[in-house]
Amino acid sequence: MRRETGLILALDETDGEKAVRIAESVSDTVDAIKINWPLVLSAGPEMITRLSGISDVICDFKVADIPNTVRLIVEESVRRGASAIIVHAFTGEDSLREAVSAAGKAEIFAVTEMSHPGGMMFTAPHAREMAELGAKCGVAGFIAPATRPDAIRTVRSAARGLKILSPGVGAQGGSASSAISAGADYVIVGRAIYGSDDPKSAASLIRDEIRRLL
Ligand code: OMP
Repeated sequence: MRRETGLILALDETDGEKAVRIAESVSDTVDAIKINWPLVLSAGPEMITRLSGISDVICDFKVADIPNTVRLIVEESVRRGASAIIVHAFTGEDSLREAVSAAGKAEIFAVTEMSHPGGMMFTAPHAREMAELGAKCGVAGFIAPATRPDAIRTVRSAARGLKILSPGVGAQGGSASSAISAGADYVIVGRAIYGSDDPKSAASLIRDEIRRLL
């Protein structure tokens, strides 16, 4: 995944054709497009392949399963064109290792702490352990919350040299500059871009905010 702008679009738009139009309009402003269940369930898994012709695609399936099922999901995502897959770290060492092995050249990003308030209940107390485990298992990086920049610092100190992708900017109240200043390499932004009347301009504003810090 390139790192030119430090911005990843979370394309949770459920109208498939609109999603493709937005992807095309921001493709030179973002480093990758992350898709999640809303778009895959509404427009089909072909959307992975279609969008991979426009940008690198991160499949955010937050995979949380036994190793065999993890392998099947990761392999199928890669076969359809995913450059990266997001998995949950709390599933433990065997599932994380299986994800990394199944991904081949694609990247695995593990969630250490979720960005919403509920993320404080079970994920936050174990974020450092999960980052250390992920590093040991060979993941490419982590998903850490822009809503809590200190949590990004924790992951950064536990896993130097690995990538941190940070969601929670805009609609969830986090800011791109605080996340990048805390050690994130990329911010993930959804509604503040795809929900805007002018997604390209919205993405450009965030890109410029990041650029001033890099
Ligand atoms: P917005 O809140 O609309 O910017 O979207 C954020 C995107 O990041 C959504 O696709 C979420 O599913 C995703 N996300 C989080 O918001 N919080 C997390 O802790 C983890 C993720 C993720 O793994 O991408």
